[in-house]
Amino acid sequence: MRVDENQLEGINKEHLSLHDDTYNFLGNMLSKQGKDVDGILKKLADFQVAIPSWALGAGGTRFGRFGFQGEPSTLEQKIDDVGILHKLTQTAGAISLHIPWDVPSDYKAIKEVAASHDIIFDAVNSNTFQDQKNAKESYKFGSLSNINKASRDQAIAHNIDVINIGDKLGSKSLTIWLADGSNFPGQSNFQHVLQNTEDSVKEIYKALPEDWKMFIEYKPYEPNFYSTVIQDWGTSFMLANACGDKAYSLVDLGHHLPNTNIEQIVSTLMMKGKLGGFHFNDSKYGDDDVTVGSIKPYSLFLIFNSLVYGMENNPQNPYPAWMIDASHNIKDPLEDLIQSLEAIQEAYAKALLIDQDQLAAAQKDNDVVKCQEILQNAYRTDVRPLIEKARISRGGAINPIETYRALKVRQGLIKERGINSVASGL
Ligand code: LRH
Ligand code: MN
Ligand code: MN
Repeated sequence: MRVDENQLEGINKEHLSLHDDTYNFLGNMLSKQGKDVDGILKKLADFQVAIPSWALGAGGTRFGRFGFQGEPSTLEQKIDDVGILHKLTQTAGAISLHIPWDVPSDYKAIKEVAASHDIIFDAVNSNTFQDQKNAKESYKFGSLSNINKASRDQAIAHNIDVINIGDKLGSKSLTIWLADGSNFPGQSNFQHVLQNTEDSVKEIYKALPEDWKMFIEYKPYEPNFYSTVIQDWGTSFMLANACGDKAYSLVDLGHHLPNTNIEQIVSTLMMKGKLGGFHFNDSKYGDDDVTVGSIKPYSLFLIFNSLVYGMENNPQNPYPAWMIDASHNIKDPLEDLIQSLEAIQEAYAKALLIDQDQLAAAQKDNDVVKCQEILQNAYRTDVRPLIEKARISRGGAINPIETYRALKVRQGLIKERGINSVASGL
């Protein structure tokens, strides 16, 4: 199933007149306010977010999983699904693989499928939070932090395998997320498990190719409920520093305790040149992995304000690797991802509207009211026509969800794959 370009153009034509009216109104208004509208459009059009291979099927909870018809069951089909998303939104030009859920069998073929959709392979993710079939050692009591050296060595070897797999695909970064921790006080010695983890990540770092980066993800709890070895940005930052210049922290929006000031964490990491990767999702309670922007869109905007500031003022920080890390329990995963991509673009566009010079001047005057006005003026602007314009400038759909439905994409996928296909992964 591929999106038919002629049909897409036909649907765009139906929406064009309304788009032109709303865009002209917004473009005029922003130009009168002195904004560089073309510059903003270019930034929006260039912004690409990786889709993780595990997000294309229906997710689930520990209480069950409700499948979705026409789910992709092979890696090729998952890449095809990202191709559909990219064709419609023009913002999903990369895929991020989880190993061993999605190990390619035929590398040449996989690379050809991706190239045919104009998709690149972004960070590869290792998995030492599950015991794999026939594995000699268990991760029940930890992987890179395990008290038992054989388990640690197995987890180190797995991460090196993942680097080698990614290398064959053209990936340039490895993401490590550790589930390691403890469930009960006294179960483990905090210092010993942290030292083991530091020694292990340093071993993996040694195997990193010269032009690669290593991202260390943190999370306060789950699946362990008393302590987690890499629980916060400070621990991740410390480990990245212990490894070296190619190691960075990775911020996942769902990996913070309620009300944590994530925008401040982002600023601190970027100032220190250590924000390497970013996972988008939204949450109300914990690591809920719900649609980006569906619960706290203002927070997302404030986080983007820090990101935009960092991208413009911190040459010491590399351009971050963006990825959506969400799970789709009841929605069509492709529709859910389109909604997430849209929310990301919206927050980014609004943050680009913030007048940084005016804000700096208001901060200098300690004009707190003005500072808030500047942020809220940007936030209250309906930027959707800008996003539409950026999308159609690259050949995407004016309205991706409506187009997806009008083209009956899901029905086409069900016809091809059947109603009982099952995606691998979470
Ligand atoms: C852990 C996490 C991490 C994993 C993914 C499946 O909660 O965010 O990034 O790789 O979920
Ligand atoms: Mn994540
Ligand atoms: Mn998570």
